[in-house]
Amino acid sequence: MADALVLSAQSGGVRTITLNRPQALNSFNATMHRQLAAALDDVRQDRGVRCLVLTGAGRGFCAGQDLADPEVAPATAPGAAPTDVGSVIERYYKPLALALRALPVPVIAAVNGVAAGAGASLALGCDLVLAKRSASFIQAFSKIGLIPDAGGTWLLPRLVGRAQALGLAMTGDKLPAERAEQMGLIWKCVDDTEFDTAVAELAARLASMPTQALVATRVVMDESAQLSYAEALSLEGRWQSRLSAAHDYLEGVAAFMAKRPAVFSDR
Ligand code: T3D
Repeated sequence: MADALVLSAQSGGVRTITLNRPQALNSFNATMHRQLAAALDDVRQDRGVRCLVLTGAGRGFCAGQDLADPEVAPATAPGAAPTDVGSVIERYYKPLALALRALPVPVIAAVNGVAAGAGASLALGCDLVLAKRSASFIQAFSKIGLIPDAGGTWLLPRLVGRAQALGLAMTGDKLPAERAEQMGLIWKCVDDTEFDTAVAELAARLASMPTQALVATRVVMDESAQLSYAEALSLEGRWQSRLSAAHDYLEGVAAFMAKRPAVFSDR
């Protein structure tokens, strides 16, 4: 049986997926890509999942592409065709980024340690990023002659603006989690000793909320970046029509009127 490079665990409505190659800071090889794709597909299909937490085993979150993987090793033999990193992006990182963004549940990146290269893009592609104070984000690409990928060039300027995005990407400097929070790159950084509790509380809270509305918020915010103000208002209206026909809207309003906690169940 293949090594379990991706672990999945369920607690209540919360699914936790753990990247599990700690000896290489959870960097991606093809097997880990395939196992993560399968784990995300299971989240998509399993209606018992209402929130996903993505984290890393050991002291790192994810160090991006495994640079020791023969599939991506630069060609050095005389006359050999150059390695095509773009095909690795198309085969693995693009489907991964799209699958993550299309999940029907809110997604938390629980950044337990360094997130570098595509590992940083993976975290930033999640809905909410919660990081340990000791964690850091590194746009490592420029140091090996590449550009931010796995969504990095799209995500970075949208999160922190062009000036900071270019600064981070061109220097490849290590960005401590605390600074990442101050810049608006991530949702929150919390003390290491409080990290596990903070992740569990946030995940349980999101899992108890109206899932469809949370996911629609992601979808509409992402789409509205391409729209005029008037178009964005119309898009909001179309989604409100859809959501207000669902059980969770009836339940939310009924609970408010009855002064009782709501029990949301749509997904
Ligand atoms: O083909 C393609 O390239 C496709 C493109 C993909 C997009 C990318 O992700 S490109 C960026 C790839 N990632 C990097 O360039 C990051 C490389 N890693 C680092 O710069 C450092 O490891 C960190 C700054 C992340 C952490 O530094 P530190 O000092 O805390 O740890 P370390 O000692 O460097 O690493 C610990 C071990 O993990 C070490 O192995 P060892 O010596 O104990 O056997 C190290 O080699 C290994 N490791 C860390 N990152 C990677 C890795 N092994 C393979 N690939 C890695 N990316």
